[in-house]
Amino acid sequence: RRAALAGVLATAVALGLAELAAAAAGARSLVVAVADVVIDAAPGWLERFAIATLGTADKPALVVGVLAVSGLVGAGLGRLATTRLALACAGLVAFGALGVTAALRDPGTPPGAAVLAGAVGAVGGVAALVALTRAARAAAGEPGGSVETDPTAWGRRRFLALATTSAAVAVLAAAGGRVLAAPRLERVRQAIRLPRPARTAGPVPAGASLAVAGITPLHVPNEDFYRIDTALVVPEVDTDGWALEVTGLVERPFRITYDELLALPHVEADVTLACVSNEVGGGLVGNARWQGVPLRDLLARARVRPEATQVMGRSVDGFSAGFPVELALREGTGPGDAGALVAVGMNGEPLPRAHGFPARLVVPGLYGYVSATKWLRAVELTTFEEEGYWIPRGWAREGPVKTQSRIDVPRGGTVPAGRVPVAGVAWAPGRGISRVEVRVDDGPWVPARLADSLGVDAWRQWVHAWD
Ligand SMILES: Nc1nc2c(c(=O)[nH]1)N[C@H]1C(S)=C(S)[C@@H](COP(=O)(O)O)O[C@H]1N2
Ligand SMILES: [Mo]
Repeated sequence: RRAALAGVLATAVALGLAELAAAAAGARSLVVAVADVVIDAAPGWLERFAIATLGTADKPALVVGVLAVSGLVGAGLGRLATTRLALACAGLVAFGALGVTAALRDPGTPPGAAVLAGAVGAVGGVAALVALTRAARAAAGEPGGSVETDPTAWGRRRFLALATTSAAVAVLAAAGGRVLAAPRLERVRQAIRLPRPARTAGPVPAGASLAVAGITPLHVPNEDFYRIDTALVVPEVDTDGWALEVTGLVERPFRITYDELLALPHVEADVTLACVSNEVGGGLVGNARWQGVPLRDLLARARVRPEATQVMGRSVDGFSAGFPVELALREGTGPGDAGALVAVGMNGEPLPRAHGFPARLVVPGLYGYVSATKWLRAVELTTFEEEGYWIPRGWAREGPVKTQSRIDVPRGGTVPAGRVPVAGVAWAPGRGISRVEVRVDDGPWVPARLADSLGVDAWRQWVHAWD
């Protein structure tokens, strides 16, 4: 049992140190990288099953799974170490190499940093395995007697001390790594000053927000905005070293840095983003004021070749989403309708990290899974032969947002007798909402009162005074 524990602890030391070294060197976590490989390799039905049964806990569950498998491997290596120490150490190194290989798939991770993280983890893990295995050997034998008279008692003490130290090193290093990775980027993000848009969305009309308690705000605050993605932990993309590539079926492919992107003329638009998985009454939809560069400006510079039919957004985390070229080239029709954007701002601040920092696509009228690529790395012109992330997993190639509405109040339960406001939001991005009708039980359909419109791409509030 001591041998197995030695192996588990040595593996924990390796993972913890690798986590710390990865954060310090600017690589992503090797554990997360391995879990990402699992996600990508998982068949579509399994992924859907995991989302259906675990919901947003699917990713933490996967990390726990990767850690559990690592523990099992570690226990095996610990057993092996009692007879074949060198072979067990080699096994630990190979395990580290696996993590490095997974991390190298991430274009945002400098290869040297990934190798360094793996090496630090492997060296620490091997050192722990050797020390713990020796102590476990010394502790083996029939217990009895005091430290002075029984050498195994000394071994047991030594093993206990080493085991405690290893566990502490593993936990502290892993926690240190997590602490190190996040705030630095948050400081980078908060120091960014977005330029004033050349075309603003204009002041929000006073009549666009209804004075109904409990109705969703016209612009959902960033911290409340729904989040959907396949990323295990939010990809940490520094603006330094980041560039957007415009490539594929174009005459003149180019790369543009973050600062260059900020220097181009920006537009601002109120656009409602919806997830195809949103259910009736669900919260996977939100409206925000986005700021960015019109996609068609970038495509004009790259000169799209006539055979290109699809614009594919590619993320640093391997996600991709494609949509028809016509939608990317479509002119906005005026204030509040800016067309497809490479967005860098959301509700007046740089994109939050969870929503795609430093840049993402926002394409009015399309579900997120075919359009709204976060942590954008490249915009590639292709044909529809090429398939975005969700297409081979059984989702439709084209995903226009359906016209939908939601009742925000009353939320259920009982209401006082008399006049009760029934109110909510309705959206049909790209087309706009001209009417909402409400029907109570078997009564007639009656028109709700509409708030003023923010533009065709944004949702619209409505209220019906129900007696
Ligand atoms: N990189 C990346 N971008 C992504 C996704 C993803 O999994 N990875 N999911 C898409 C989906 S399905 C939706 S609905 C929107 C959600 O955007 P939000 O999280 O900012 O609300 O992001 C899209 N962009
Ligand atoms: Mo989605």
